Amino acid sequence: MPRLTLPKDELVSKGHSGCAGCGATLLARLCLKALGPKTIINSPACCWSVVQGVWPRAALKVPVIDHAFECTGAVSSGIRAALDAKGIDDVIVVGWAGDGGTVDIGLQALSGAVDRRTDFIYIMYDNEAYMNTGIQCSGCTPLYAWTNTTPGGKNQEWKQVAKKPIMEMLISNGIAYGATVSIAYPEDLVTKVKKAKTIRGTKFIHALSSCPPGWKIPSSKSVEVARLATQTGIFPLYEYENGAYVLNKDVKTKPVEEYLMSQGRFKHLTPAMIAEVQRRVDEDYAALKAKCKGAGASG
Ligand SMILES: Cc1ncc(C[n+]2csc(CCOP(=O)(O)OP(=O)(O)O)c2C)c(N)n1
Ligand SMILES: [Mg+2]
Repeated sequence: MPRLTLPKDELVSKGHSGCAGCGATLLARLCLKALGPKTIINSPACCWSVVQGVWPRAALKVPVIDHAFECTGAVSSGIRAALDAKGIDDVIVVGWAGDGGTVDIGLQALSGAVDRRTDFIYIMYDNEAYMNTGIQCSGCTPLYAWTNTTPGGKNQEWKQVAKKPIMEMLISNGIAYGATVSIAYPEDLVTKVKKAKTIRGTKFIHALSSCPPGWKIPSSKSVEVARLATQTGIFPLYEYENGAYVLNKDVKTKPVEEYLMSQGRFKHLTPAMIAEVQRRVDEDYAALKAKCKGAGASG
């Protein structure tokens, strides 16, 4: 077994109110190991505005600013401007938002920040629905997934990409660095967040974050299901920088059915629906590989 190199420091303390097995909470622990204590986080309405708790009993050991749903890009820009005005250049500004608060409600402010090249890291934890308010469909909910507002499954067969292609949207908008990360591949995750710290401009991290109540999985399966997302090619791990893509883990070895059937939110899928998801994933993965150089790292 190779030696793990994860930093030991914990900046998420006990007593947070995340659900058992919350992927986003594990994600926060891992990201903060990479970010370190000189970090200011800002968050819109989302599970995480509740999970961290309310000052003075907040679970994060770094400063946090809570704000309205649509503001992450704007608040991040404001914090950066304030730090610049004080001549402070060794503090990392992080916008930490859910998928709904990013691809739907916060998109305008985020796009503005990218356009201004605001120097900050935007981390979107993607649990694929508006979870905090009771599992409503978002622009990141995948094809056919059950949510409370898509009781028969999200049906967007009319478009090739049912999830909004947020990485592509932001690349075309001008981000300096983009990366997908997963709680199932912590070393890859920490490496990418550390790299993002060294790059000037807007950095975007897309993190798949399993959600036991929303995905209808046992809390003990959170990491396993996240790993299946990468092993089936549904959530490939890649980076974007200066016009170039790199596939970090070329580990697509399993049929999508294994991932889909591990979760209650996909239990109603017919064989034809599973075949349709497989067809789309195969096409998207081939297109990504064609864009990537340096593929072939083993997982
Ligand atoms: C303007 C506005 N509309 C709706 C809400 C209610 N609300 C709070 S959190 C939330 C869900 C956020 O979803 P997402 O961004 O995906 O984060 P998650 O809850 O999944 O962590 C909603 C709809 C709100 N706080 N403000
Ligand atoms: Mg969400």
